[in-house]
Amino acid sequence: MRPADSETSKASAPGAEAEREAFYEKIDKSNMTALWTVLGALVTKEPKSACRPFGWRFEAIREAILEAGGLITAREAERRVLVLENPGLRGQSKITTSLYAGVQLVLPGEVAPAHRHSQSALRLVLEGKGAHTAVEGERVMMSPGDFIITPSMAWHDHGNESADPVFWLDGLDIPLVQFLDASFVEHLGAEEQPVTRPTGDSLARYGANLLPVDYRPEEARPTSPIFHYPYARSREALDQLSLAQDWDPCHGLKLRFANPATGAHAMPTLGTFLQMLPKGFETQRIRSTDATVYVCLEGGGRSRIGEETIAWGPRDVFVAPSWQPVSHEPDGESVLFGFSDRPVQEKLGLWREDRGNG
Ligand code: GTQ
Repeated sequence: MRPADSETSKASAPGAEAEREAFYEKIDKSNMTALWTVLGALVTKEPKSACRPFGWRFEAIREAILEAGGLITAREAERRVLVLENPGLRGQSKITTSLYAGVQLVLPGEVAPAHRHSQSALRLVLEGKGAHTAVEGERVMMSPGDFIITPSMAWHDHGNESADPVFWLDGLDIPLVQFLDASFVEHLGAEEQPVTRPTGDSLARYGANLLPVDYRPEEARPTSPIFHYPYARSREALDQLSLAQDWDPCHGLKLRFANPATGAHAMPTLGTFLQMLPKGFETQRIRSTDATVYVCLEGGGRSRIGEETIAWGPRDVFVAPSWQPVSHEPDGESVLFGFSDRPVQEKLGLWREDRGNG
């Protein structure tokens, strides 16, 4: 074995290597390891991730999830989900090192029973209209492109009273919570939680530039009080803002979903973003420490991520690992949704970006 920084180490005396190896073997039996044999792999010059750039085509996702619909019910599966596994992280149910993503199907008449867990979840609706998810006593009706939040430890169940299959992308902080050994789950025991508030309540209460009169932001919970960010509203904002023509060279127009009461990210562990790229607008390379999962909501094009080029169209999912330069090349006007662990990194003072490389 070799010291981590061989240039500054002195040449070892004859026989020293054998003596060291014997020492390593001896301390190994006592559950000890010499740092200098592993330091270079632990404290790297820059992020080194097993996560790889990769894309999933919507048609392939759609075909597989509908086939799963014929094999198992939502009730039996608890959640009928196909996990999107990063090819560099197979067998770990991870789309990036810290994040999980899956595609969940609820067929007409089905219910995915009520449970709650310490992991936070986001839903991004891919296909179908008229299914609902219930969060803290309120039913949210789902339409394509909608971004819906299930906060940590909030009861949630999903149901589909429409005539068509409904499926969406789930994004959760499962690997992060697993890393911290902080996972808890409880089952309600009933299929559905009681509905205690009318649909649209949280959006009207917190999402109309108004707040309950005695609302105190300093007592705000870590997740946005809005559970539903309808795509129609976000799209309207993009349309209006595109008139200003102040495109960022790396992002086009990029916004983050916010907790309207505090200005913080909508979720404490997951950063969620919406990005518009005008037709033919080739973005410049940018890299950041938060690996990002993208979903194309409209348009199509290609993204260069590290050494890879990934083509995307509506409802395709693709992933950019930490610190790999990313640039987009939209064919027509395009809209991308994205999520990452950026809020966690920001809170820990770890988040970095770099516009000068690649
Ligand atoms: O809908 O509650 O994709 O608990 C993974 C775990 C979805 C959910 C997932 C979950 C859920």
